[in-house]
Amino acid sequence: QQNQVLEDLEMPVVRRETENLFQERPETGNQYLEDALLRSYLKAHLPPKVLEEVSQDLERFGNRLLTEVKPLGWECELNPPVFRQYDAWGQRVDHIITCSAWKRMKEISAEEGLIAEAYERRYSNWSRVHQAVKLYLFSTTSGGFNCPLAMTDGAAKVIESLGTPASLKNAFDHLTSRDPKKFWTSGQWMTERRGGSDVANGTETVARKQPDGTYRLYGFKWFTSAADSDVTLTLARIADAEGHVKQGSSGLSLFFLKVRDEDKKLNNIRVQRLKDKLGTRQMATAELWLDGAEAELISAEGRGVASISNMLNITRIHNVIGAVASMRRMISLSREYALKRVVFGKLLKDHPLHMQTIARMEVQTRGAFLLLMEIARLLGLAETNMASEQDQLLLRLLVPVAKLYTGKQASATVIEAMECFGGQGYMEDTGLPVIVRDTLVLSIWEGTTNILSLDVLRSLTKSQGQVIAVFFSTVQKKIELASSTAELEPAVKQMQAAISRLTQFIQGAGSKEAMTMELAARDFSYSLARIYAGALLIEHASRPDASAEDISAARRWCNQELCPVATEFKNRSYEAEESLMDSSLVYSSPPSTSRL
Ligand code: UCC
Repeated sequence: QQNQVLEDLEMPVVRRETENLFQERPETGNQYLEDALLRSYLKAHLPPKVLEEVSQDLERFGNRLLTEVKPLGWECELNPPVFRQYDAWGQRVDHIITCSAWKRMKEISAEEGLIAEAYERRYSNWSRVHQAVKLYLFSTTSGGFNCPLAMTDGAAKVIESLGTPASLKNAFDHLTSRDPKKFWTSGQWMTERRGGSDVANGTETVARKQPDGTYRLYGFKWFTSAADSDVTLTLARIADAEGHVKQGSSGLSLFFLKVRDEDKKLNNIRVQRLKDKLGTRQMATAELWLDGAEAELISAEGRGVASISNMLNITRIHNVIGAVASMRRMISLSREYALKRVVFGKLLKDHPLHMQTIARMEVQTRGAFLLLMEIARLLGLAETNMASEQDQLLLRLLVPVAKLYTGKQASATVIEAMECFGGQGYMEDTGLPVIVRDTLVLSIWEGTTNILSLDVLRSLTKSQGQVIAVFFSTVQKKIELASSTAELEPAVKQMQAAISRLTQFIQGAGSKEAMTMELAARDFSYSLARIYAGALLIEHASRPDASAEDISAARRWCNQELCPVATEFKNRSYEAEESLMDSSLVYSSPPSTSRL
């Protein structure tokens, strides 16, 4: 057709050839139908009736994503939110203006039950898996709307875990509604100007009790994502009669507030400015002054951090969803492009080195995907009272492990995949840099890699080591499933070696100072992630109808260093003198002698 047009235009031959030299755009189809691992996971785990209904829903949703949602996502990218502080007449209005596509995303999220699905529980313990898969499919075409959905899910979870008190029933109904006109989204305002990791020491916001029992909040929230949300959860210190507040974690309480009143007027909140972010630019993140914002206390006094942890654990799962979705999307585009792009006289797909590169990403993505499904499965069990104590311990451990590990994997994978397009991958209007930018945040927000590693240690301490006992027994059970699959024998052997090295590390580190474990936290968490994902890949490859690719993925995963913490322990990397050397290495060229 193109040739015909060019001929009709009677273009000179040289020009005509140039026009024809352009590469073809990679086009992917229905993401659900094209995702073999996703489909085989659902087939292996869901009861037949549930599988039938869920598959139909996912296929339909996959088509909707392609025809309706994808163009809207691009529109969100091209029309980022704008902040207008004053109106034409000098009145302070603090309007955050979002585009029509962003508003449509909110309606579609409600219609698709992207939050509701998890709370209606029509598929009992499998509802969370169903929801997680829909969010996974939605993520990279959502134009950043996955962020408010994460926090909305987290807020609903907190309210539900408080027993849905009467005062919050209306909010819960809105947050979990399928009616686009009723659906609300929530924010999660935790970060203040002193930073977002050490919430216990960084929170300055003060809550003053009013005669009617409500509170007024005064403070500065420095990083509030999806600032156009309807409601939010936030932390503050309650002032006593003398106006004093308690410092530290035990001084923090959790509050619920509506961002605007019935007339859409801000609830004594002033928007200072929008953040100028590297990515997620479709979504408004703002600095907000709370100047007497009316709020409701929803936790016991001083239990703010523990209460908001329910939200954090959900938003961290959404972070995993985002990470796996980005990896999968970039691989889909890369493999599609390899079917079309000719280089050195043949298609990219016929260059073995290129295929090896994509296959390595595929193995990483498979491990990450199965970790995500495992967490969604366990969460579903916990929410339908079907989880054993062991399941709950495992869930507590795996959420930070998966969040920190997949965040890093995703960043590495999307950058690698960008290279699969050569210079085209670096071009803004291909949309590929958008995916890269939006992925890079995943190892930062919702807790950085180190903060999450410390959370892994927190889960160990709090459970007095029970989480790790459950970890070992679960991994063992999963790899035993491979006993009748001879091709998996090498993988099982590597796993067994890794388990025994991890055990030795734990025994060895146990007799050392607490600092050893802190220094080892990151490598330890990576080891847990690699071993657990290895067990999941082996379990998946042990199914009677497992494919050769399933078996190969498990084997290849297990070929990597599964227990880096044992190696580094042996290298004495966690000893005090090595820690001192860390500082010396960093400061061997001091930034300024006067500051040392
Ligand atoms: O808000 C942000 C951006 C929003 C955008 C979201 C979109 C994401 C969507 C993705 C889609 C693609 S970013 C800001 C996020 N902020 C964080 O993640 C905070 C990072 N910092 C931490 O996580 C710290 O570890 C803290 C704040 C939890 C540390 O606090 P404390 O108070 O110093 O720690 P404590 O004293 O150890 O913990 C206090 C209590 C304890 O309970 P009790 O008192 O019963 O022993 C802990 O066990 O809280 C409990 N706790 C937890 N429980 C702490 N963490 C957890 C947890 N993860 N699970 C259960």
